[in-house]
Amino acid sequence: MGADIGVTGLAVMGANLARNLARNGYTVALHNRTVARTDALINSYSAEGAFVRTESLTQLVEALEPPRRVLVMVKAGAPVDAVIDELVPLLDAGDIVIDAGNSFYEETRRREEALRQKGLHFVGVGVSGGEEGALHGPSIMPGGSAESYQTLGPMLESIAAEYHGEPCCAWVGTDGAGHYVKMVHNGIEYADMQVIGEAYDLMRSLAGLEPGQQAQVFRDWNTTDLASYLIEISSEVLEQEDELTGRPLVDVITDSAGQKGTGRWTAISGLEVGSPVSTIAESVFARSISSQRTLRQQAQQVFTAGVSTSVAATDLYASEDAQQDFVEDVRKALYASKLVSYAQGFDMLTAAGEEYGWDLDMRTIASLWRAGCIIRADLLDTIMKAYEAPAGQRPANLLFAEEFTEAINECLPAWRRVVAAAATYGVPAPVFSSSLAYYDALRAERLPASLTQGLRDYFGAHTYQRIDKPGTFHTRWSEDRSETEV
Ligand code: NBP
Repeated sequence: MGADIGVTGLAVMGANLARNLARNGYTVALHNRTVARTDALINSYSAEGAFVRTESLTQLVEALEPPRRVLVMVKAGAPVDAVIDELVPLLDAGDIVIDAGNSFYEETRRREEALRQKGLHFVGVGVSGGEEGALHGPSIMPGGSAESYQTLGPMLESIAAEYHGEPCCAWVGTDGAGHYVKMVHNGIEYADMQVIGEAYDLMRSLAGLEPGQQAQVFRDWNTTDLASYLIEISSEVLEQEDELTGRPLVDVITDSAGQKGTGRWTAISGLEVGSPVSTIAESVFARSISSQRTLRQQAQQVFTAGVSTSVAATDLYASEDAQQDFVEDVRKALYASKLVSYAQGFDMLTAAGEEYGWDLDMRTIASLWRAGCIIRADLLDTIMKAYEAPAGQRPANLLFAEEFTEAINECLPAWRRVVAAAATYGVPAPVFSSSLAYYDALRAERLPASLTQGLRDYFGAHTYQRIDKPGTFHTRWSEDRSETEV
């Protein structure tokens, strides 16, 4: 009897997924380009389950029970192709190659098609939860053929995180759908972190709440409809003191945020599928501007105008009552902005589903994010309910779901006050502001796009449509300015 699954690529993610599989009773054949990693894993963890040591991909494939399942966990990009190229000639029709790394969904689509031509299944799997999740139960978003999920699904479900006994793993759609859903998850994660950052910055800059005090604010918020993993760990990071200086750790960490690319891909894909993911894109840009440290230092010298208001924020929020009111306003602004980022994320999933022919089920996707992953939040239960309605009655935009329309109505005055205060006192709050602008753009009776169309017609004869009759029109701007139907 051969091994149930092979894992190639035993750096932290591959090793932890292999251990998770072994702990769940599967026999796992192991391979890594550098054999020392395979030996290190077996030496340290052989007691956790059944591992088979192999030194080459040929040996790995020979160790497996057909139909074979090979999990590739090497660095995303060219290494994945290199491994696939070596693996494919060793496999038989019906075998399954799984890529659970952070691959770009277009590459997954390409690889899936190429392997399908050879009678093989290629399954791109989104995995969220980092190293700890990989070991103890991640959120798993598999794509690939529905047929491959018959064989692979039970195995993935057994190692996934559980939410009230339900695995956070379900087939989401064909070819690159799994990696796409994971990418959108990461885009939302960017926005979630940015709104937390903006809330912290506003409470500190305007209401003078120190990080230690804010730790308690975030703990309190974690008992509200904001309850989530990221809010929970915000309180832990904010109360951490630096060992070296005794100052709040957040004050000694360099204020430039890194990124590995999934947020950028989300913003780019939003543009490509025509979905206005402005909140997510702003979160990516916020990281970009944070990383322009030299430019920011120069700007501090150049932009001396600052703010001009007769009342200092410190006076405005000086009393305890005013401070508490402001904190509650910020909480509401954060919640409303967060709702917008989820609404945009699901909107782009809808658009991508149409673009790529994926029958994405939004309720299922929301369910996968309830445990194991970074954006796990109580809110996801409410999102699932919003998508429970029969097809045809589901909200076209998540914000149209009754619970969320009511929540936004409730938060709106506070949201506007916070964005106004940020602008008045010169505190950058790009995501609070752009989320509010998205909401206002959706609800506006008329947008200035009519003027944009007029301008485009003026300089480029791009034509326009009229509100009062069908057809396409052009004004003869450089002649007698009469209108013609084209
Ligand atoms: P890395 O992304 O650091 O990749 C290291 C592994 O790739 C090693 O096993 C290395 O072998 C192998 N490798 C490389 Br590099 N080039 C290779 C090649 N040409 N042929 C064969 N093997 C090659 O590992 P990781 O941090 O465990 O991440 C694995 C995947 O999981 C990545 O796609 C990553 O983005 C993703 N990831 C996801 C999360 C998450 O939260 N979901 C977290 C972290 C990472 P060697 O030992 O011989 O050098």
